[in-house]
Amino acid sequence: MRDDRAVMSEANHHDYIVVGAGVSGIYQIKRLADLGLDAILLEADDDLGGTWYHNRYPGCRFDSESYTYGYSFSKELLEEWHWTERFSPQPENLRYLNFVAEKFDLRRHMRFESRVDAMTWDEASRTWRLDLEGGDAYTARFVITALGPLSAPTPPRYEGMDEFEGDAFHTFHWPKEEVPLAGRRVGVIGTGATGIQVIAEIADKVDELFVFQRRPNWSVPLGNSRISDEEMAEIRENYDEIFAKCKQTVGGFVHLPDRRGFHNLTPEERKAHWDELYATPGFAVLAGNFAEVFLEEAANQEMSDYIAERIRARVDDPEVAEKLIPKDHGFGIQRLPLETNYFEAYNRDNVHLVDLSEAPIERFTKTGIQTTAEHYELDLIVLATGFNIVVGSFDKIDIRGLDGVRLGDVWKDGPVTSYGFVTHGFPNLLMVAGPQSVSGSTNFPRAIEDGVDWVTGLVEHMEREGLTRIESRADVEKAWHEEVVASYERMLVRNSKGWFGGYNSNVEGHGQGTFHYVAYFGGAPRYRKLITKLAEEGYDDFDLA
Ligand code: NA7
Repeated sequence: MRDDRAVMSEANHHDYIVVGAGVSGIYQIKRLADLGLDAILLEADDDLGGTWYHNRYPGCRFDSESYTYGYSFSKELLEEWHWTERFSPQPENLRYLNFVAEKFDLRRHMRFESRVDAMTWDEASRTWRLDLEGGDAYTARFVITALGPLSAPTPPRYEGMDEFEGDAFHTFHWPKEEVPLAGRRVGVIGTGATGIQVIAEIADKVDELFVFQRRPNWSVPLGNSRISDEEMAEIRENYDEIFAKCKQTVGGFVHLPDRRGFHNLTPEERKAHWDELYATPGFAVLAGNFAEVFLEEAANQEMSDYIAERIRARVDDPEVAEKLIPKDHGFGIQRLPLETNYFEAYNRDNVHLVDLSEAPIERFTKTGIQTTAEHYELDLIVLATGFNIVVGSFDKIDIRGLDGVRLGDVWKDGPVTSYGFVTHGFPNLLMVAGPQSVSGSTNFPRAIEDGVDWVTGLVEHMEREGLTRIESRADVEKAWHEEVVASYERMLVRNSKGWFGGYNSNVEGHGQGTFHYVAYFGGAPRYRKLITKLAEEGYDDFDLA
């Protein structure tokens, strides 16, 4: 057994350790540094950026309007940064995060190539011990995880994957070096938000493209365009209004919902509104729609039929069009991918839709993929097969709380938290953008700023009052779980077979059929109100000591 006391004296100590240098971690370390606290950030990779550091696949970009994705906390930052596209691509997003880090001199608090393998709570000293890959160790009074909900990629588990002699990588691990596409036969597995971006982007750059589709997804046009200097100047003038609008809306976007009421309009009037939304960039078709579309089966069916017609109108081959139209779930029930010429890609002679619902993949071979019907010769296989949503990022670390209990065991049937911030039995472990917070269901950075501000408020309170321990209460967790469940039950998202429902067939125990309540669907304004109340009431929903 390890002699903890002896080892502990050798570990580097800091009062606060943030884990993860993505969008959440960067803002969190800034807030702690501004308070003059003894805080550092540990990041597994060799640089900052998280999601925007990793996802370098062709076509990777925001689905949120760029000017609603950036941080809102600094007027100066808003003045200085120029977004060049309405939906900014990955390289620019990574440049932005680097710009933020440089501007606020945040790198000095960050330790890269510092992968946390294990975290162990010591009740006697009220500290966490963090063991890093490679043997280094840290201790901290508080750990704040900023791990990201989509940072544990899940490749499929087909036989023969090791035998394939071409290139194959998950989109999250797309190499930094240029990947040749010209003249190659490429297979893409997965048609989620990622697959749809990749497919549309590379269709005209590869020799042959085979799309291995298990279930089709609804998808609508992104509507990207350049942002001119004049437009950017106008955006800058309107930032206050833009962020105020984001704060007002359920999803944290600029698009306001239509309050006329689905049932108060004729089918023609509804169609006219949907025509408008379909032509509007971004998530207008979700955020600007009638609420009934996401609450009532019949309204949802009418909307789904409308989008299905749009797909039929864009795909030349009617048989292919039918295969691209989801029949097992309604519009907006899973995370909606946004696309640029995705459906038109299937009108190209070099793009082939392989319907896995008819002929599943049997195995990978040395030279390609064997389905039950055919063998496909491939040079490159792109695995756009998704993530072990939210809990996967925690599962990668062996986290042991009170009495050595493993977090992975506590969460094996789904995460349990108070408001997504803390979990019972794991004192002084604070989570930003954690499971069952509102981050997963909204415009991510808007919710992140709320979450980080709340955690920072709690930290200030504890410092001020001389408190050294916080723990989540089981009764509060139970009530929060009920609130989270109710947020799903109210909406058709309760039928999601995608990651909104915590599904992932590539993770043992998370297969099709296991629903996990991974996010809060009650909307950003309600969530903000609830967590603000917690703070105003002196955080008495938590055990503070
Ligand atoms: P998603 O949305 O989870 O999509 C994964 C896709 O991969 C989806 O179409 C899956 O089909 C498919 N998939 C997963 N495993 C397999 C296997 N084993 N065989 C065939 N097909 C498979 O992940 P994304 O990366 O697209 O998007 C994640 C988020 O990133 C997105 O929501 C944005 O917020 C950014 P299925 O539907 O399960 O049948």
